[in-house]
Amino acid sequence: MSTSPGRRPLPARPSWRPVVMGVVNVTPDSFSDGGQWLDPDAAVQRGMLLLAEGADVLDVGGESTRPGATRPVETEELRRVIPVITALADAGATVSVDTMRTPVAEAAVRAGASIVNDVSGGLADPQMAALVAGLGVGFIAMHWRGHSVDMQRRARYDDVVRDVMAELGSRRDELLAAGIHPDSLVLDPGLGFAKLPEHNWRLLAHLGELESLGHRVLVGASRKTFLGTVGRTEAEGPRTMDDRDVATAATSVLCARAGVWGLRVHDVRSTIDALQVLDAWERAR
Ligand code: PMM
Repeated sequence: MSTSPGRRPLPARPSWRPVVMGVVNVTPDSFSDGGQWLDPDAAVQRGMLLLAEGADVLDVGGESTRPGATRPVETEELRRVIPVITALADAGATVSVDTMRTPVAEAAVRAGASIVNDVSGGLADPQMAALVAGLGVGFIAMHWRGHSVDMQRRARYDDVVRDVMAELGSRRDELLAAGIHPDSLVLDPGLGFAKLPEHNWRLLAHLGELESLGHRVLVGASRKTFLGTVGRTEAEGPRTMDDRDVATAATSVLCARAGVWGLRVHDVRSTIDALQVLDAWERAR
């Protein structure tokens, strides 16, 4: 892939597995790990552990996007993420910032981030696409239909695969028209965002169609509700958060087989272990 001067290339997919992006949520209320890494030192330590476990990228976010979440003010988001990004980038990590706000994205890139991961794909902040194009950093654009506070009301599709493809495809066109380089763009189906479990499963089972849009694809399935409830009766109830990493790792293998570029996971070790099994199996064929 060509690299124009000033552009920060996305990490290459290793030959045997997708890029693994380890999650560092610096929030009091994230879905699976809210409050655990709110202290900057704890967040940096968490990031360093994920790096040691094999993460290629650390995704640092200061806004929870769990269903029903309300947004922190911008100054609070900045206060949460910038010291953590500075420390992790100084330690040599490739860092993405999980944000929907241009001032946070800009400050994060200044602090050393080289990827902007925007769950709204640039829709929440109309300046985002131009900012990212100007900075020349990578951009992860997720399928999104509105803020988390009421997004599950928007989980209505005629055909979820066709509808998400169409909506992400037109978002892609707008992002490229704003000047984002095609090689800098990653598309993400947005599992759990205005999606019911059956929507997530259909999207996972048809990742090849998303890849046919011609861009890298990243999947964020880690610990989401549909992995908590799969195979469980109502009486048994969903798996606890800590108990969802096996289901996540199994999903990572399926996504890797479907050829995705990247996986966003909370527990890096179990996903890398599972990908090692897949690699050994692939090499023995
Ligand atoms: N999911 C969450 C947060 N950020 N980013 C991308 N690109 N894709 C996702 O699926 C995604 C994301 C919510 O997960 P968490 O709050 O449990 O970490």
